[in-house]
Amino acid sequence: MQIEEVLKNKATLVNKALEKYMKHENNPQSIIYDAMEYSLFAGGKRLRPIIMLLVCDMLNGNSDEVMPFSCAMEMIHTYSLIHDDLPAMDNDDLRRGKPTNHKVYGEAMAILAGDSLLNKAFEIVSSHKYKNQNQAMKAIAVLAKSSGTEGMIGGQTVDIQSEGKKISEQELLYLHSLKTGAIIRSSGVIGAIMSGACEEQIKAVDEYCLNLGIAFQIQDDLLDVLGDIEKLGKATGSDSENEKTTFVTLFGIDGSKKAVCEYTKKAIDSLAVFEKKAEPLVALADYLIDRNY
Ligand code: GRG
Repeated sequence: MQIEEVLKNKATLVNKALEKYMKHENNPQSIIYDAMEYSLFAGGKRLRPIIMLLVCDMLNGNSDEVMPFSCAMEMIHTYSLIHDDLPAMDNDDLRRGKPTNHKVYGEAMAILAGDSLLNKAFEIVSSHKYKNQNQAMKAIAVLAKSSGTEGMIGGQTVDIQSEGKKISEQELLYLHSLKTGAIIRSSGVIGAIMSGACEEQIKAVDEYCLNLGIAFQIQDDLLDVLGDIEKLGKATGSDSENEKTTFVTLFGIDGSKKAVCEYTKKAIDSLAVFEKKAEPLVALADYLIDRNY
């Protein structure tokens, strides 16, 4: 099967599960569900849940045990985008090809929609009946840490503090290893934990995701300069508008393209222990090098 088809099939499974988790009674606060669903179903790539599910397939895991985490991760990712777009942060008008959440529902509701997605994520993963509760507890801890102050929120904090300043390559790598990288990494690690992987396998998956995350972020910086608004579904040029140091400002376009290939190669090499079983994850990494959205 071609990787495009694999990605489409996995995204469909994730979307169905997300719909199930978002089912709710009509009540006076129904508007908050509208705001959450508006961003959740706006057409995201579902990259993080897909990584989790592909890792599960590679390790012969049970996708029913992983799916609650896949949905929770997508909810956390979506909340981060809603909050990141707020006037107090990046102040963006367009996301996933649509007006940003606060442009439609107002700032107060957008903050609450983000908060609710975060809470829903932990409600889902903590209330599922797993075959192995200990495994699930370990995965929940990884999810919480990677999206918190030692992970995504920490990276966002450093990013905000770095605005308008020139930062070094090392500082930029630190920032993105947390802001973008932490939940990409934990997606793989959670997929591995929930599939009963041994420490060596978890380490190899972690290494793959770490390098994939860096390649993904460099590609994101390139798309901010070279990308097409229509395809990306968000504004370009926002990094230079916000005076951000990016991989492109540090290494230029060609240097950044080369770095994407180098980090992708490192990611792929990390999967050697899984031999042929790693093919879909290898194909995913190769596919992302050429992404234009
Ligand atoms: C507000 C706590 C808080 C955190 C925000 C991740 C983040 C931190 C902000 C997003 C800013 C950004 C554009 C980062 C670049 C990499 C990235 C996360 C891109 C968006 O992810 P995709 O391409 O998006 O997977 P889709 O829409 O396909 O899900």
